[in-house]
Amino acid sequence: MKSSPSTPTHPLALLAIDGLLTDEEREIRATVRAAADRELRPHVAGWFEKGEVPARELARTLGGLGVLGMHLEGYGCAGTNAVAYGLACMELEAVDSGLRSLVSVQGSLAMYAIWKHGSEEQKRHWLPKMAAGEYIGCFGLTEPDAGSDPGAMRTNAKRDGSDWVLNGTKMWITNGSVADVAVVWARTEDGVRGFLVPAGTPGFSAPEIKMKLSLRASVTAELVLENVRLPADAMLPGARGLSGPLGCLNEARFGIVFGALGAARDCLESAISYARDRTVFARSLASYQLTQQKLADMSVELGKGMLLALHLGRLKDAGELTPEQVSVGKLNNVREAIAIARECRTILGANGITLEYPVLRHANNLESVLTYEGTSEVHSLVIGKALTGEQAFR
Ligand code: TGC
Ligand code: FAD
Repeated sequence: MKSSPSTPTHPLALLAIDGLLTDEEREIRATVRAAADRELRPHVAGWFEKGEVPARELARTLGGLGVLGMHLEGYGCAGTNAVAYGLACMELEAVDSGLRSLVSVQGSLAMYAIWKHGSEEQKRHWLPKMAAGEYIGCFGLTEPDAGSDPGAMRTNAKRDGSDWVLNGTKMWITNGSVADVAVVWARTEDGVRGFLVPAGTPGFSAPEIKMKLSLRASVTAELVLENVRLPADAMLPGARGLSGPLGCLNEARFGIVFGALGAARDCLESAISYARDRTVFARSLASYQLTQQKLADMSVELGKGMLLALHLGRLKDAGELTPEQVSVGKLNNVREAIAIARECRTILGANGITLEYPVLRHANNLESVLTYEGTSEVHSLVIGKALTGEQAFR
């Protein structure tokens, strides 16, 4: 490791973590990073400022890159390992959490739900076009009065002959208003079941949620279902009970374990570069001990988070990853990422509050990441239950 001020070490190179990746994983990461820097990064501050993203075009770009459902086997999906998928999430979130969100919801929630619980016909119909980004999917679990506690959902599906009739409202649904298909979870006489609701079905609408201060480069919508009539084969046959949707969440939460570190890395790179260029009291900001302490602490946390993510990725690839372990990763890495983003903001001073730099944009986005896919409190309680055997949710 070199210590000359003219050859600084990258925070993630401190622990030589790249040596723990295979050549293929490094290649996939490099491909995603190059495409993200070329095609997404130049536009993202503008999308965030406007609060609008060209979602359909983005989905096709991401489909062309092969990242939509990349960890799934068959049906046009790349079938990579979990670590490669995590690294792709990291590169996308280094640009913006909203882009990783699009990929998480498409691949790990909507596509995964169909891949895991769908009929052969449902898989053949939806998955190849979703992998290509021609169709967009969303995942409707949360409701206005049922977020952390999805078991309190009111959306219901009732039999009418062989049809199903759905009523209810879903809230905060990523990709909702641009989706071609919504995976909607609803209460039935037989417990919670999943339904595939194609856009344009009479009675179904998806008004976009505006005035967000976070995840502005991402589409968020409400899903309104008023007597939505669906044929019998719209139900996902393989999911019965709350374990259906909660099992899908493990997949998306895993992507966030890596993804959040991408946002943190981008903030840290920005802060180091800024500190080296900025002169305060006649010296480089990077030369002050207080700055170096901040950078050292943040790099230690980034490195620890990366080791944790890789460990969980290896467990997932071995088929051994448990939901409680995913909670450890999501809780720690998002919590540390948001702390890093906020600390980096202080190093940039007033410049840190603008969209000229990515830091406050990342920090604001991470407020959503802290909340969705299980809040930090929910993940603490999952870990607490594992440690004590006592559930403290209710
Ligand atoms: P509980 O009684 O513990 O469990 C009910 C059934 O589900 C099973 N289960 C799981 N299965 C697989 N994976 C998991 N992680 C699971 N957690 C629970 C459980 O074994 C049981 O199965 P069975 O067969 O015995 O019925 O459920 P509970 O009602 O006590 O709730 C537990 C709790 C609080 C952990 C759960 O409700 C929870 O995770 N709440 C958080 C909800 C959440 O994360 N929502 C996310 C919505 S999607 C989203 O935010 C997308 S944003 C994506 C983006 O834009 O990137
Ligand atoms: P609540 O559940 O009301 O929680 C409020 C506070 O209470 C939190 O701090 C929480 O941790 C705390 N709390 C809750 N229960 C307990 C407890 N037992 N003990 C102690 N504290 C507790 N959902 C989807 O289904 N699909 C999506 O695509 C999707 N995309 C999203 C995109 C964005 C940008 C955002 C912000 C959210 C999205 N969500 C989505 C919703 C998200 O999953 C929920 O916001 C989240 O699960 C929390 O639910 P809530 O907002 O209703 O908060």
